[in-house]
Amino acid sequence: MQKDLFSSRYNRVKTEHEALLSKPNEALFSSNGIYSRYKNPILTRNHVPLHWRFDLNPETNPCFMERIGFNATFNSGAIKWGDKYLLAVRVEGNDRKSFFAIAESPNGVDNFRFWNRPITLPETEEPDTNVYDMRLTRHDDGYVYGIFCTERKDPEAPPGDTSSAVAAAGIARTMDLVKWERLPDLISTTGQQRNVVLFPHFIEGKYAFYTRPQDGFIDTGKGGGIGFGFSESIENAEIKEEVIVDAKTYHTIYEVKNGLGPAPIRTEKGWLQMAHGVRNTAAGLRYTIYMFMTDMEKPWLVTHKPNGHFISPLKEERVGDVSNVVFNNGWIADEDGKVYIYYASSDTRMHVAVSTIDQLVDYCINSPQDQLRSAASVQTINNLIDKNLKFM
Ligand code: M1P
Repeated sequence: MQKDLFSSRYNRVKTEHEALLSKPNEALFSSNGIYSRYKNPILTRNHVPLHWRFDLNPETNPCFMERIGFNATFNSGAIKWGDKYLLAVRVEGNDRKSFFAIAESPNGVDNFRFWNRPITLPETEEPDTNVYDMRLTRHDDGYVYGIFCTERKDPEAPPGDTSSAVAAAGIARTMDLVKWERLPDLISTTGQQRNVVLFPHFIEGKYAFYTRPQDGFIDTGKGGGIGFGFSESIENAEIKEEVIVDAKTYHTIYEVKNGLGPAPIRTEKGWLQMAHGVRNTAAGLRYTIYMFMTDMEKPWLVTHKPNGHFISPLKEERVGDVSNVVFNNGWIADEDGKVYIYYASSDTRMHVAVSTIDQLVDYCINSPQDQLRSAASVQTINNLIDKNLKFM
């Protein structure tokens, strides 16, 4: 009887799991013409392998019950690996601990499957409580780097405060995405760090990082926005001076804070950059994704910046563990000029939208900038209407 229960449940769960993993995805028509969203999320907690969740021995798990639960699959780094599209996924267990796991797809839009085991990430002498949001960078020095947030309890939290934490940029590197070497965390002069991204090239012989200085764990306080700084070494990375690349600004979509997404994409016109911007609302923080371009030689100087968001949470994307959030820390520029933009919705699941380098450059260069006042926005619309009159 119990043996039947094990096999009937196992077979059903296995069949449903396989159907989900092999479900084809489909591009949706995009009226904006800049990128196309895909219909189905590409990774959800239901994609997590069954052998991470269930004890597969009928003797010790006669009712085929789940032993380890998973809550979410989100904020993923991305890299093309041979002819495969890989994501370094932030997987969060029901225990609220995040870790990284590689999921692989043959085409970048569906059939994502996790590798057999999650990444075993070595720790520093100061163990991480939680690690998340890895940005992957293929660097000139031959390594692939994963820069991520490492979070630890604030040692200065007053007694009874079980929430205060300290965020820093953890650094790990690999040649094969299986074995990882952990390096000391980034040292910077500006308190805490999150959303740190390694630039792919040496600049004047130095490693370069995009940063996000912050005074507190959630609150960026005096941290002025997305920053940039150099480090002589990666083995003991230290940024002694940060300049602000893109400042948080009153009454914009990045009024409260912002943070770079993935490592930038090189184009003939400069570096394509993707970031998230955060504003406050009566319903809590709202996270959207925006774009800008930086100078080829001085990638800390913004050359073009369209107004407003590029992707905002829509329909079911709006609801999840942290609702009204889209977040991006991975994209892949393919040889044919296509760009796969991987974004998470509401700290819960992963999606893909597809564009091209040409479209993204056109978007950045030819979309109007934010003039920071309603009257100026109306003027911008009127300018377009005036130009359009002879075509109507
Ligand atoms: O919950 C939304 C996001 O909040 C943080 O981003 P930021 O540091 O910009 O506020 C991160 O914890 C991120 O993982 C999360 O998706």
